[in-house]
Amino acid sequence: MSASNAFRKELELLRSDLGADRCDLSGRMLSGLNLVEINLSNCNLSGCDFSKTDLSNADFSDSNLAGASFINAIAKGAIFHRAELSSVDMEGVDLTDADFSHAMLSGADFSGTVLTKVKMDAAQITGVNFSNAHLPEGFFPSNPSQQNMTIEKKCASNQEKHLKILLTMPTWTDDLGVFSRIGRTRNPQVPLGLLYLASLAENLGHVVEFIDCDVEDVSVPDLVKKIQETDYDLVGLSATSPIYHKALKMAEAIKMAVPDMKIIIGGDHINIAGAEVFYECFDFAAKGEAEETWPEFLQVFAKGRDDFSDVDGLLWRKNRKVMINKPRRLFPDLDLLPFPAVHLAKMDKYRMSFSLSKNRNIGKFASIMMSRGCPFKCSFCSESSDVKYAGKVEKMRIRTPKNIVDEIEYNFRTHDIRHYFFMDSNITIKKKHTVELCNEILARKLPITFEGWTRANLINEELMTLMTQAGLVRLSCGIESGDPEILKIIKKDVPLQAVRDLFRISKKCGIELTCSAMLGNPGDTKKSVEKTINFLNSIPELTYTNFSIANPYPGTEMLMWARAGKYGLRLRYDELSKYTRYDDSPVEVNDLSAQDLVRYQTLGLIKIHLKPKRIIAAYRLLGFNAILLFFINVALKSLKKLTTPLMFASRSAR
Ligand code: B12
Ligand code: SF4
Repeated sequence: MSASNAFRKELELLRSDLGADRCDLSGRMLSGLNLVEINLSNCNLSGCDFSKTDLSNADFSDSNLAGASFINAIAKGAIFHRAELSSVDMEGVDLTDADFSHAMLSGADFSGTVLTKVKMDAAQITGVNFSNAHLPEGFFPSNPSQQNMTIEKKCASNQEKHLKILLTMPTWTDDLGVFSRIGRTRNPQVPLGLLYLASLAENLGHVVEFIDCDVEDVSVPDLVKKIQETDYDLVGLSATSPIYHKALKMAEAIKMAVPDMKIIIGGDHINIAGAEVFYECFDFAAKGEAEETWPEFLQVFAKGRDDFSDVDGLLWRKNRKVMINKPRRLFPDLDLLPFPAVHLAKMDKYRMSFSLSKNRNIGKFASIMMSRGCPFKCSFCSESSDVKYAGKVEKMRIRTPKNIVDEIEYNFRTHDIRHYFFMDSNITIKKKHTVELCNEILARKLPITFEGWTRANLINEELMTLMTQAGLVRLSCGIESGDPEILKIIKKDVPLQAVRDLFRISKKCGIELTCSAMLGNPGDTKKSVEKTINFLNSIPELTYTNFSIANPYPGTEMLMWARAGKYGLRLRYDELSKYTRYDDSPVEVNDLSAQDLVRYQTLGLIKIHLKPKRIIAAYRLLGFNAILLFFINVALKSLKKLTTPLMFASRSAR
């Protein structure tokens, strides 16, 4: 029997023995064989050697081919649908008519391959080498997010330049006073928006660097120095409303040092405030979701053109006049997005802490997002469907469980990331979807853990049990107020009994539940704020809660109410840089002054956490330094309060 036939026979036997399960053939030497039309779907073929093998019309769907070598093989018409192909060596392979749709190709080498009529819809193509490959014009035609990828030939033919781009998130925690270090070192989240854009730019063949100034502790002068020393073509900044002034300061410093540097700004503040905040130091701004705006903008920019009028969603300047292009639609099918470029972020610096000791060894983690949008209408939130998506037909979009677990599996296998924080407004909003997500994680036997936000009335014990089996370790839940009347006003339609039930079932399932509440809500009074503190304090299972002062962020109904003086609100200032949620309050409400709110915040935190099990939980979550800082802060404030009347007294005596 020839070696080719012997392998086919072995495969047949393996398949009949294992039924539908994965055949493990990893590391096999299969070079030079005739494997035409062979079915190798759903197999573990990592590290296999297929060099010089004839694999025409072979089926590799759903297989793991990471690190496999195909040098000089023939793979015409082969199917690699959903296969894991990271770091494969495809050098010199004839891949005419091959199907790579939904495959993962990060770090693969396709140099010198024939890719005529290849299908790559929704493939993840990060860091792939296509040099000297035979690529047809109109490559990747059916995936809007991945058109015109790393294709030297195509860029050259259109006189596009390969750009060097810096994407950066300004620091934000240094305005938080005593809480600065806590925010900086505890549970930072990698900015997904910028990493999605980084992937798209890389797919276009551009070189991208990413700096999270907060997490990497990079000051404005440091960043400016780096820009002076590096030949970037473009700097992209991202900012929410309260840190917009940071982005502005950063852009001004960059322009001062390198006047020709082009700067583009994006993020939630420009999404909400638009041209009003498109200041001189910004050359461009992307308003709204940018997964289509960004690649289109880059294509025009890379060609050195100065007319951007066809790029929907873009703000730009024409002879110093601000141009506002047509609005950009919401990105319709989230499954078509490339995975965020986590390989550009210093993932070792993003660590989670937990208050349950059993979770303490969970190491590095990645933020991940399954859905965009939120159907609820909380008055304090700019994600509310009434504000962010007003007038849009399609409010909430959700990735298929398969697509989201593909991202998890990819990050697990390539970056050894074992914990995932779902950034979704609500991880259980579509119960069926959450069930399918858990089943998909379980089916792939992925040893990962995850966490996310939910509403207390959108999860029950049955769902939580399944989620726990799939790897759920923590849930976060916004309680906002312990007074039903206030909950009604702020449109947070969650009964307090549901909150108590959630704590009970979380304890039963061994899930850590963190919650947060706000003081200074519309309608709040001293009495209702005390109710909130007492409500939380009365929950026996509670170990840790956060209290923040409600801030009327741009794009929220709360801001409109504060401006109109509704529900007892009085807006003291609308300087966004002071919207830190701690130590001061931009609003007063009914009988609550700003000082009262700060006092209740401190008292609430002390009252609730001054119990041994809660102190331990806070210590595990925030660290010793944070707790020490908190108490030093309280002591200083009390001292100030004691000494202030004395100072007045001594002054008047003079
Ligand atoms: C994760 C998260 C965080 C994380 C990390 C934030 C970060 N570094 O990205 C943490 C916990 C650190 C955090 C902190 C804060 N957050 Co926050 N956060 C979120 C959350 C839940 C998800 C953000 C996200 O990843 N979205 C998904 C990505 C794909 O969208 P995106 O970031 O908006 O990016 C897209 C576009 O905006 C655009 N874009 C963004 N940047 C750029 C840059 C360029 C150059 C271009 C071209 C385009 C572009 O393209 C992207 C792709 O479409 C949102 C709520 C939500 N569900 O969206 C709140 C949210 C963004 N946060 C909010 C707030 C207020 C804060 C804080 C100020 C709270 C505080 N005082 O402590 C801080 C500020 C921190 C900061 N860096 O700005 C508000 C912002 C409201 C506003 N008016 O700006 C939101 C909307 C919550 C809310 N419901 O009100 N947050
Ligand atoms: S607070 Fe949460 S539930 Fe309410 S509108 Fe915002 S994202 Fe939706």
